[in-house]
Amino acid sequence: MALENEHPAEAACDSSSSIYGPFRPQMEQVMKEVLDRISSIRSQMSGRFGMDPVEHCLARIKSEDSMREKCRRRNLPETTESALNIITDAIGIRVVVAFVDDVYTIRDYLARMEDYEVIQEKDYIRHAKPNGYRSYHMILRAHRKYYVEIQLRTISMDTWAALEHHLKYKKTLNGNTQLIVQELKRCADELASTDLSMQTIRDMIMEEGDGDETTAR
Ligand code: 0O2
Repeated sequence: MALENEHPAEAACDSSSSIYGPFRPQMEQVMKEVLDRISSIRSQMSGRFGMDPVEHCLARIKSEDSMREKCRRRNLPETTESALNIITDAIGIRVVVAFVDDVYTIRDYLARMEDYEVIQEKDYIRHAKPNGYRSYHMILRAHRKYYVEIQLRTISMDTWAALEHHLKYKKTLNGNTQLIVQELKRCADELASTDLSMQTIRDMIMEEGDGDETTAR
């Protein structure tokens, strides 16, 4: 992919112009490149396992307001340098899959992308956050320039994260905070247990399928 040689850090910015300076087209291009890669992974996995593993996939460039708010929250100047070289989720992609194993299979494919370096990985599936949040996070660096945050999670994990996010920002909690936190954690753990059962059922079905092929031969 031909990206211009300019380095993102070199652009200045003020409150009237985009925090991404002139780099938005290249960011869109990087996002498209990762999405094309995910499409190709889906085709390969469909061929291999007979099923498209991806339920849905969302991609976004963080809005100007969110990025500026994040800079302020992290005590960073609201500049292109902060947005592209310090904060690493200006380009974000969320891949929602049916089964836990698919998270790790897609992770492996993404880690092998040419011209993309894995900068950081956080496995909140094997090591859930104390509140119950589960997801696999990867930060890739495209062409030694643009960071991309990829979140991989199952449908259950995604549902929980969406509801928890919704509840968190809906109301200021009062006396019931502790109970609500406990209940959210309980729901997260129950969903995780269901995910494992669904994975086991899929493995059993796949094994039976393999057995059928052997019998048919
Ligand atoms: P948005 O609007 O979703 O992009 P960071 O906040 O990125 O500087 P951190 O916290 O170390 O640093 O990153 P981490 O743990 O990888 O989490 C980043 C993103 O994961 C968050 O993005 C959320 O999207 C999601 N996430 C993490 N923890 C939780 C959680 O407890 N509940 C829910 N619902 N989502 C979570 P942002 O930046 O918060 O915002």
